[in-house]
Amino acid sequence: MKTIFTTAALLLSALYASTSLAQNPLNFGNNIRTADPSGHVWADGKMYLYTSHDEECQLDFHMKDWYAFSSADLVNWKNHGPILKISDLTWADNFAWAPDAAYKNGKYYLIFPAGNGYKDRVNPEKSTKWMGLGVAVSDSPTGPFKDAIGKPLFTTPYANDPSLLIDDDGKAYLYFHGMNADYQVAEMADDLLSIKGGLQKMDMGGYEPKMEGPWVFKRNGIYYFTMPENNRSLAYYTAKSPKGPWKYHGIFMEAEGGNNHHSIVEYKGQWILFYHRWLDTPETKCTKKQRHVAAEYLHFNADGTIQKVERTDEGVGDFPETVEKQK
Ligand code: FUB
Repeated sequence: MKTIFTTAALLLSALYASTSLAQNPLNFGNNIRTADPSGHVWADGKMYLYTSHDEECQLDFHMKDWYAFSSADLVNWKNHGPILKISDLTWADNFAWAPDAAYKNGKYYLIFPAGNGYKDRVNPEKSTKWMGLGVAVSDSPTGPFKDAIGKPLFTTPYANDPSLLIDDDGKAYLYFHGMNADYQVAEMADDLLSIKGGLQKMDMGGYEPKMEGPWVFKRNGIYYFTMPENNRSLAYYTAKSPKGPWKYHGIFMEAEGGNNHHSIVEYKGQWILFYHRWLDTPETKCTKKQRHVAAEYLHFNADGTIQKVERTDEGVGDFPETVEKQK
């Protein structure tokens, strides 16, 4: 009998240990379906994630609002959303896709893609879908955000998936995915409410695969342009300037099914990759895989190159202990 109790206790503690560390997908509560995480650490020292929001069993990425979540330990998350809705906009009625955020001039900015029309997948020539990038502003990192210009930043080219880099000198650079217009950059005006000088095509060293969802960050004076190559595998380039010329270094996260969208940010001494996974949701009636935001540690080699990242169930579930250990 004693052996049975001991075995049961061991199994229970092993189960507890594995579930307490099992972090992926991130637990935002209420089974909310989120994708396209953009991570930022603001002055209060917390991590904020700005995400898009899939409706249950969503149809062709028809999406209606954006969310923010915050955490001090990457394990316990607070839901602040929705922080902006498509219905708040006068110029778009659909496609609340991957947002990014920035803090500048004492204000928080949400730069977001939205659009209208219809994508006809059977007869593409009949498609009327169009997307552009908007800017919303708030005094708080969690909104509510208000559309600051009442129109898109530009209407041509078709654009989505913005990534905003605020450099150490305060200059802001906008990267995005565009229809026949990838690998372009725009310098933003100081108030982030317009672009200045137009769009500039960057030198990508001769390698320009199909992509969406760029994310640009800076580490030790090196700029990293990261993106889902062919919309699936995460790959990266580096440069000495935010406008390139860029050098391609290859894939650091392999594809797993559907699209992937990510961000990379340093938090309490650790580099974290936020991304989304397509997972079964057997607890629902939805028979398709649905998107869920997840996180992994990301490590650099001494020369600044990025080590390969595997998808794990544990993710950053031991983040509090990892931070404690490095003290
Ligand atoms: O979530 C809608 C779209 O799917 C995003 O904008 C793309 O990056 C892809 O994740």
